[in-house]
Amino acid sequence: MPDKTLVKPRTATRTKVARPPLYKVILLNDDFTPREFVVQVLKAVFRMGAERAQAVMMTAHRKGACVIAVYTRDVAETKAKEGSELGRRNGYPLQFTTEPEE
Ligand code: TYC
Repeated sequence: MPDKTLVKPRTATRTKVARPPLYKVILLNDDFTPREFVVQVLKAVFRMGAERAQAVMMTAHRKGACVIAVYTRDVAETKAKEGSELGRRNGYPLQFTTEPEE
């Protein structure tokens, strides 16, 4: 007797969206890096205008840290490294870190 069982194909279509995980770049406060130097680094590495750079610097200064922006992992890590490196080359302990967004 032929098998009459109906097998439904399980082929649900799912659209894949290419959305890479994002990483935050965080500016950390310290007691030694001059405010103006922090502002210069924010402008140079993170392409901020003067007002935004000043506000971000002051937030880190007052609260201990400030999220600067989110990027794909590679870009976030490269920019954090560039910022910290600029500080180090000028004798300052300025630090940027990265962490995955939620
Ligand atoms: N706290 C530093 C000072 O008083 C300035 C500063 C601000 C340093 C923000 C780092 O992320 C920073 N000279």
